[in-house]
Amino acid sequence: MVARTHHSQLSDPFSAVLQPPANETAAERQVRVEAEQEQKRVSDQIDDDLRKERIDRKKRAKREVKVLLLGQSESGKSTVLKNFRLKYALTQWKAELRSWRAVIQLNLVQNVLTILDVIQEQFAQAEAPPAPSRRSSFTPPRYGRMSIDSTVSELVQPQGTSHIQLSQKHRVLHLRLSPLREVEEDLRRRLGAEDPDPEFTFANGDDGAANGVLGEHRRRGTTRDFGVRGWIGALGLPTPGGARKSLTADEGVDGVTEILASLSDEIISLWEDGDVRELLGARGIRLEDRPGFFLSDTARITNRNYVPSDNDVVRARLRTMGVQEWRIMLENSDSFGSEWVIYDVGGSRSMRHAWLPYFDAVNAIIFLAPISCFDERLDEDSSVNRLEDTLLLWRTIVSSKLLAKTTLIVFLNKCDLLKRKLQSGVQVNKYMISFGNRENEVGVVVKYLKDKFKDILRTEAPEPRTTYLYPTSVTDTKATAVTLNIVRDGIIREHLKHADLV
Ligand SMILES: Nc1nc2c(ncn2[C@@H]2O[C@H](COP(=O)(O)OP(=O)(O)OP(=O)(O)O)[C@@H](O)[C@H]2O)c(=O)[nH]1
Ligand SMILES: [Mg+2]
Repeated sequence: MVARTHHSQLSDPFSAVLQPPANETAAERQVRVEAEQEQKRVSDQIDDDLRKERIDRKKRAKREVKVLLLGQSESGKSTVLKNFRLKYALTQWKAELRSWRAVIQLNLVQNVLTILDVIQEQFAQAEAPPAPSRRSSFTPPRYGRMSIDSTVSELVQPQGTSHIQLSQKHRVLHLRLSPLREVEEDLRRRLGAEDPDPEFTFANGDDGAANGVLGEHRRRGTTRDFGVRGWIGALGLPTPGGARKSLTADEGVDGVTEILASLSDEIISLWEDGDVRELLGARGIRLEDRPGFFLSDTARITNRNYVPSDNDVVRARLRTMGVQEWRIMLENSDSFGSEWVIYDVGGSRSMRHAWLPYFDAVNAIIFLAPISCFDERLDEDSSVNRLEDTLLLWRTIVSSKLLAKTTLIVFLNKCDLLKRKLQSGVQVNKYMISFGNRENEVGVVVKYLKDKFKDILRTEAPEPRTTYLYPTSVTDTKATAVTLNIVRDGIIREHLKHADLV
């Protein structure tokens, strides 16, 4: 038996190589044996670590709740994530507040630049020979009338703006605030901001050139939106290991902060100007309803010692590019639900291909449906109504077999904006013919859309199933905290129900 083993070892060329040299001295042998023992110790240690890691992973998987946030761009996914972190990871959240200053400064600067663009165009129009028909039929970038039920009603005819006379005061403000264009570039560079989507098409099918300065605006997708691939890098947040990654968003009073502080009065004067408001109104631009609106907080934000509040961070706009994973520890226990992994994805069309790999890996999907957008178009494709896009996405999700066992939760979001829009007189049935003669009131619209989501689920899901629908305004952190508690309990309950069945 021994002889056979010896023979088979020697006949294996690999064993032969591993044999000690035939003329090994006792001292050499001792060194070799010690080296071999050390190698074995290291190897055992590695095995041990791997085993521990496997056990840890299993334990973790047992207590982890994985949630995927889905919905079109600007639907509120990242804002839900912020709410989760504010509620369940308060210490980290508070430590990061200062890091958001640069994002909020950039949001404010972009609010101002949008107005400067409009003023510049108004001056250009006033100085130009009688307006060509194209320019007078300028359609506001975000708000165009389209029907969701594909029976297109009348097109929006924006009011003319030729009666609005801007004065020397506006010229001076325009000139004084022009350094903000460089500030915008500077902040974008510091944040590592990228243009949201190189494939953006122009609104209304025109080439942008006829719209003068607004052409540039449109080249960037009708808004000055910007995105980053990861908050940790862009904001210089501490990495999971503890060290700050980079950047200097909150370090001292920098050049940007100085410029903003020195221009504070001019920004306030611009925003409070009656002619400017009238001009924006006539062009259908409602800055106050757009993401990242901070003009009402100028005095506070331009203060040299400004530190963002919870609410500022929740309202800040920073587009997500790609997929970001966030871990939140809820409590010190090993039970399911004590650790949450939340995947926040980019919602614009060119980023949706990245969603699929997460479909079979999550316990629940929170689908964000921004229901105030019934009269708006997608930034990335101006021929598509935003609510129609949302309903199509919902259809795709509920009909996916991969998601048959995933808990589906819908946030009918931006109810606050919906309410404001309806109060300002916008009629839902002009965009959604099937809404008919129902009362143009927020509760009625919410109920109508709830039913629409449920109908799609009933007709498109491969098997009968339920979903949970909540009307939300996720910038309202108090109300959202209550909803998140309900959602959390619901997901855990669903999980236990499934676990009982297997
Ligand atoms: N008024 C109001 N604003 C909201 C609400 N939900 C989100 N917002 C704002 O809308 C903007 C866009 O929200 P995000 O959470 O960044 O949108 P997103 O779905 O993550 O968008 P992408 O990252 O582009 O996919 C932010 O400035 C939010 O503060 C809401 O219910 N009401
Ligand atoms: Mg986002």
